[in-house]
Amino acid sequence: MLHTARMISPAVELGSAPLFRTEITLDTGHGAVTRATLTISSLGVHEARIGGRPVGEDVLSPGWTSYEHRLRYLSHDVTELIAGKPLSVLTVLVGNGWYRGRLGFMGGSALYGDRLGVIAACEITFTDGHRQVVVTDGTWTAGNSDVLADDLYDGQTIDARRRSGKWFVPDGEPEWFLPVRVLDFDNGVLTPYIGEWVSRQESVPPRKVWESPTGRMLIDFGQNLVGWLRFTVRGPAGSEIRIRHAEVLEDGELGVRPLRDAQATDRFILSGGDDLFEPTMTFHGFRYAEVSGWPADVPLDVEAVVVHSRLERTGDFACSDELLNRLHRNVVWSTRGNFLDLPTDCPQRNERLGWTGDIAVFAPSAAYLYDVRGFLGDWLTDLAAEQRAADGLVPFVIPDVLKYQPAPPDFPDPDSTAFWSDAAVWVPWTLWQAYGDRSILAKQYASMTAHVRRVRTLLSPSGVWDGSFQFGDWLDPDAPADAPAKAKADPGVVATAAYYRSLTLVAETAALLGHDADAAEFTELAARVRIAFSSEYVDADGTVRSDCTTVYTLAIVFGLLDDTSFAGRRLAELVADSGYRVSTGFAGTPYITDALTVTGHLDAAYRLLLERECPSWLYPVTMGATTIWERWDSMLPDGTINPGEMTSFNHYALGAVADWMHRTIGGIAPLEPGYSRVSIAPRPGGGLTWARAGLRTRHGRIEVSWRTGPDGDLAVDVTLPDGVTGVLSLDGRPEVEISAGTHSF
Ligand code: RAM
Repeated sequence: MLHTARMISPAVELGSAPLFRTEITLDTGHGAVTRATLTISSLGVHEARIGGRPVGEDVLSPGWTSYEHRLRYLSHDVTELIAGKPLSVLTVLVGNGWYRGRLGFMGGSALYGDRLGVIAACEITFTDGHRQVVVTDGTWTAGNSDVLADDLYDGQTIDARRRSGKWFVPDGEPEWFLPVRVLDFDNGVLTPYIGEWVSRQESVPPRKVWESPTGRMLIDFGQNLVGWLRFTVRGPAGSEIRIRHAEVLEDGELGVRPLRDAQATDRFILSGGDDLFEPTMTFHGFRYAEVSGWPADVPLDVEAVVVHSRLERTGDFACSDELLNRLHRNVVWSTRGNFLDLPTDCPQRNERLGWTGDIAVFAPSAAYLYDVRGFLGDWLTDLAAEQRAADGLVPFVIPDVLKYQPAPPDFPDPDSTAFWSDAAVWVPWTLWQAYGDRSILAKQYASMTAHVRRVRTLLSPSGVWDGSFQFGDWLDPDAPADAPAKAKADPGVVATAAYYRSLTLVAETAALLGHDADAAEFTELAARVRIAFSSEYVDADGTVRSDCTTVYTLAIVFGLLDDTSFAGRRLAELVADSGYRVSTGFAGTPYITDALTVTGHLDAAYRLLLERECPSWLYPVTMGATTIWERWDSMLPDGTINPGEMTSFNHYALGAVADWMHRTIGGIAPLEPGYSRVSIAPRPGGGLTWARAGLRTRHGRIEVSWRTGPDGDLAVDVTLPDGVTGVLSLDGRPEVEISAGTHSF
């Protein structure tokens, strides 16, 4: 419907977020309106209203895609807003968002363009079949709104004195509205959403309000979340309420240093009447807010609004250990905080980018917790588009905005990197395993193969991937705070192991899709890389180069060794030597519990998971964390914030252990993609006395629960939905075939 619409922009730069406006006069003589649909997109984030009422529940639309290639639109049923009214007013407020606001840690803004715009078509059908279409064109107008400033990183300023009753009512143009101009814009980039749009999800009341040591009013919402504050207030006209946000406190005040130069500050200027404030053109990652300028005699009455993509929750997990349950809830909250339109590394500082490595390892956990088929499918479409424009290279972040910014002196040149670029293969593979829909593989096939073919050109003559920059085992706790890539694990070992994994998955994909020649090519290449790995990196006694936990983990889990007994033993030894504290970074952490489990060291896996001293998964929980942290010690044991430049308190990557919890403690794993056949193999341990896990699959809900009796007996209940068969495997027992229904063992 948008093909006849034009992208319009204010003809002159306004001093606030532009409010676009048109009046829709219904055609007469065709009977009543039977249906009206508004299809809309924008350069910048928009909010459309008819007669002042929002056309949908979405916020921050159209989100962030690789705008050079894809700009998404939404369609809203607006029949109720239009029918029966001879004249309606359609307004669209457009903020800077990802298009024109600040983006990236290098300080740029307006990376995609400096003109905000809107494109829309309203299609109205009448009882006699007549169709009326109203589109954006040069007849629209634009005026100043009440949004004086808006930026995703810095926050929003709203002046309620600027609000006008004239905006939304059909009695002629407000006299201060100005002409628009039609932009030169390629409608060919317009595309529907593949995934879900962003909306308000929940509101959280303050847990505690108090005065800080320096006399500031602070609010604790009890949960590190992503969104904004909302409130209605009446106070002196022209006075300003200012809200600052932070994830943590330091010395009793907001700890804003981790935000780097993101201001995360909203300002509200009061009109003197009852004002509703909600800064919907920004978002903040915060648990604490500092409020200044609240009217003296008015009780504080605010709520935090949680905002993210509208994903359906599918998986749950609980067990007898409350700290583990909190860890799991933290994973869920970090997913929520970072699944705001696209999978980001963090939601609070001047970054919030679609870092590929983070989601490459976290996707299996996410795909259990939520139905992320559309959400990640959408992002993968951008990944493939960026890659096509970059000769097969999967950039560090998707959408790739780093390409628009001058790299800092110490920043690596863009090239394929293990784990990060492997997202091109691992994420689609995860979706295939979780949902059993092979179309995702077909759709991503060109991207998957382009990635592994490109990396082939980067291999050394010996056949390993050791010649180019790697993030490697990023944020190994033993790496210097200011050099997170300087891990114990040899970067070539990490990269070659990851490449081998990608090759085996792409070979399997090729076979599945019937690309036999490709399957043969990648199988053969995988075999060569595996041999090269052994001859370059594995000593005669089995020692893997750099002899640390991550290299054994990856060699075991990615299948690089014929015999894993030495590697398993050595891994368990190293884990014990480190006192069961975590010794791995982004690469090793997601897989170490699996590596221990499959080599017969389940106890060590549990001890590692249950350790509370720093660095460990539970250390942050003991420090009161309500989300997963970027660093094991984002907050140091003395309560101060890690002095490093990168100190997020909401980063899902290290939460990837949730996948192991679901499969190994909970006991649910797919035997066939999409869980039509399922492995039920809970492995009790770590002193847990019960656990339960549930997963809604396309067939229905799978449930497993177990408890141990006083004499060490194990009782297991399993429910499989119709259409699902399973294999129950309990330690030391023969496997049992199970069918749909509820079974107790
Ligand atoms: C940081 C990001 C991200 C990581 C990269 C390499 O800036 O936060 O988590 O993937 O570095």
